[in-house]
Amino acid sequence: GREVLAGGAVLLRGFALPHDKALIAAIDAVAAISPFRNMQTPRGFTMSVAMTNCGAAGWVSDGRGYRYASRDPETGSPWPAMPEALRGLAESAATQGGYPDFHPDVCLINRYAPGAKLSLHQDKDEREFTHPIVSVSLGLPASFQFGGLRRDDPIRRHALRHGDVVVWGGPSRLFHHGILPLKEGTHPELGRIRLNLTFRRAL
Ligand code: MD3
Ligand code: FE
Repeated sequence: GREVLAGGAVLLRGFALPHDKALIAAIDAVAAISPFRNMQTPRGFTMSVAMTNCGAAGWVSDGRGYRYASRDPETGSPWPAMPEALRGLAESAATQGGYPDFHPDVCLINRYAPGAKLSLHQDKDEREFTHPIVSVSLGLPASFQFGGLRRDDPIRRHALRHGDVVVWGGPSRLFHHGILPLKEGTHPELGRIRLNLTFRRAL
């Protein structure tokens, strides 16, 4: 299924399903080097979503703000390289979504337990907004909020389920979005967890 959510935003339902076990193994390998952690917001709150990264840099948040950093601040080492299984899936999804020239250099991995959420925000820590973002959902389903360029634009909700991939480019690249508190449940592969991968060209 290929569903257009907004200009430039294409939902590929189940696109990652054939690769789910390989993706989860690749995420486990990344997390064995750079473990999931709950970062601090610039205002000093602890994020409910646990995060790690792979690729040339990683998205980090702390008392100094949000940014991409070439090293994991917890380990002091570079983030693990982006596994080929992850890069390949992101590039084939981008091609399917209409962006054949997308080559991600970073991947943020978000881990949600029941109750975890991501408040409405824009992704604008990247150097250019001309590249799309590819997101992959695994495990428990989430209710995704999708607004517009302005924070007070109307918001629609979409369910994102295990294996769903969304390509966000063009006009939708700077749209506000968030994840409502994850509901209780158990997934056959991941138990009480939702994982989300976001592939970006950040540097
Ligand atoms: C729409 N992650 O890491 S993925 C994030 O499920 C983030 O963990 C969410 O928002 C998650 O920044 C949502 C869907 C997503 C990602 C990037 C977008 C939607 C987007 C960028 C622009 C517009
Ligand atoms: Fe985001």
